[in-house]
Amino acid sequence: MKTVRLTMAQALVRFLAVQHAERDGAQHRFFEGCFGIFGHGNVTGVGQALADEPGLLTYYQARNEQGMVHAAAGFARMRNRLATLACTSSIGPGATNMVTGAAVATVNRLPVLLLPGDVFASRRPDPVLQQLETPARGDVSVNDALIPVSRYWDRIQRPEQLVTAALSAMRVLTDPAETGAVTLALPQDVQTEAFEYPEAFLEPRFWHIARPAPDASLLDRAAEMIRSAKRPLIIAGGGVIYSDATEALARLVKRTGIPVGETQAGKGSLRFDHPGALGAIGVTGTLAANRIAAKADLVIGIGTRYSDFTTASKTAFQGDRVRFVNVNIASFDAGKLGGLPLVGDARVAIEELDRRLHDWSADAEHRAECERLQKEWDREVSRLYELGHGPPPAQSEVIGAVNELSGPRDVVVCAAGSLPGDLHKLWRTRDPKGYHVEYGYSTMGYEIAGGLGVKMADPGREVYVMVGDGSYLMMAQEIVTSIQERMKLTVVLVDNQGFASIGGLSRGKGTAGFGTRYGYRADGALGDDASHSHGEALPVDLALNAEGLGAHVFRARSVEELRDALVAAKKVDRTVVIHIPTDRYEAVPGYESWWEVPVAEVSKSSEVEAARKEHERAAAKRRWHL
Ligand SMILES: Cc1ncc(C[n+]2csc(CCOP(=O)(O)OP(=O)(O)O)c2C)c(N)n1
Ligand SMILES: [Mg+2]
Repeated sequence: MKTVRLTMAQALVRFLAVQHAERDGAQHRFFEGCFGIFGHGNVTGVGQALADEPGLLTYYQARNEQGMVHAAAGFARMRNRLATLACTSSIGPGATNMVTGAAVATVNRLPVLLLPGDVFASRRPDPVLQQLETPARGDVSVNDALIPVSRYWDRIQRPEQLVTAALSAMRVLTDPAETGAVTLALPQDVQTEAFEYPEAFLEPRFWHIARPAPDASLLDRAAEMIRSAKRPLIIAGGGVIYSDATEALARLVKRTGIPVGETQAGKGSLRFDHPGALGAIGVTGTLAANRIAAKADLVIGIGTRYSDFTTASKTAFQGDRVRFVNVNIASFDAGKLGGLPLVGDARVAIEELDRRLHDWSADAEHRAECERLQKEWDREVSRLYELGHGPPPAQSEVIGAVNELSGPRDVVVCAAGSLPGDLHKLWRTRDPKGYHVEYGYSTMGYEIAGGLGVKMADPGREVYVMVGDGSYLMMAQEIVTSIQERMKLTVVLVDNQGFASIGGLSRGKGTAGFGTRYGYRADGALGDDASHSHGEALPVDLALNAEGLGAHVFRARSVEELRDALVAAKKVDRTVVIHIPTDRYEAVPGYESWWEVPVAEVSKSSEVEAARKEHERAAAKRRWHL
């Protein structure tokens, strides 16, 4: 057997450079590069290996380890999980900064490979700089914090362990049912130790991403259930897009007339104007989708996790005998809500159902109602796009301007605050990859960093990052990385002076927006909406901050100025930030849905007591779906 003497880090970099994913006959390099921030825990190991042969794996310098994992997750999502980026960090804080990013990847089922440095396997210099000492355990390091947020976790204590660990890591990363963050913790001394690695380990490898068909008898049964349904509804989740099943879905829907509601990750499964497209479903859903869901007798979930936002905390489906058919690559998800589990690939499952339903179409009355609701909803979107509120304008008008002035293949990126819900309802999607809202983990700070990953994955598209002032303040620094990499982003910074979404939630539950508005401390109550109505704004200038990070900045004060800036931004060749103040209290309403957030059972406040009563009334609508 031929071998080659390499350090563990050198072998790892060589291995990563030759991994591929293959689906539908197309082969994709699986790791297109490696983000990293160096410290003593990786600079002489993985850093040395990357520098040794820079042609193997492109190195990208990031500003924050959390940001680089977000970028890798955004990249992987944009590439439908067929490619990703690796992320190397030092030990200690560099490693723990990746925990939030790992959770984003794992919750959203996106492959990212984390390579945190780890303390010496030899333990001779203990405690090394940044080492956590645990008196009762010798084998614990801060990297153990990555275990619950990783789908595969390993610590490479000897150089030869890399062989089995790297193969296990690849198996999980390329399995759509299992994928998420994968962590290989790399003790800093082991990274630099040499071993005779078998050459076969370092040869190109192709990981086939299969399209398994669900069990044929269950497909027959599902087709029967659909045939006998009067009011069927499809819920399209992220799995539809990842499996590249959007065209198959469009064909099925056009022919059978089964309407479709979309989850956050599934938005874009159908064009917004496709017949039967009811738009967003659930807590942040449209009136059209939520009305149809409430009366559905059969729900066909495709590639969805059924999060509480999708099921309206289990109140969305009120039909007496509503049943579920769940198409999912993961049996874990296929079994939810007592559904008939069609475990398999979304595209194959849709085609198999379409074939079995070739002579069937949905009830004419059901179709007509869906068509009417779809038209009504489109008018509601236009109304909110053209509200004519302010100044300052309403957020819905900002969304309208960005939607109208972005191209059909451009991508909108968002993650937390009030924007995701409004985008879910209002964004008119025209391309399956045009809508990228991270709402599995809804991570403040994902927006700009994730947007960078989206742009790196498909530089031919303009990327519009819509970010609230709170999220911007949490993590804006990857603007610098976007400029360094010449990956232009157009960031629309929606400034409503604080955490407006949570302020609204708080007011709705009787607690007056406590702690959610920016302002000087007044009467001891920090940031309370009520106490700040006469308060003074903080002297914070986020546009100036963006300018300082190197962005080309526009300050818009009205929707007209925003439109002008969006047009002018197209001609700028580096990252643009358009700052636009909006009215924090002019929110898009909810449409016949409910989100379960607990309310105090006892309180001195009559508002809280009233909110608790309302909570109990609404909670009575929860269903078990067994
Ligand atoms: C990292 C993180 N911390 C806290 C939260 C809870 N949270 C959700 S939205 C929000 C406020 C976001 O403020 P901003 O970005 O200004 O958006 P707005 O609500 O004003 O639209 C907070 C604190 C979160 N989602 N992520
Ligand atoms: Mg805000």
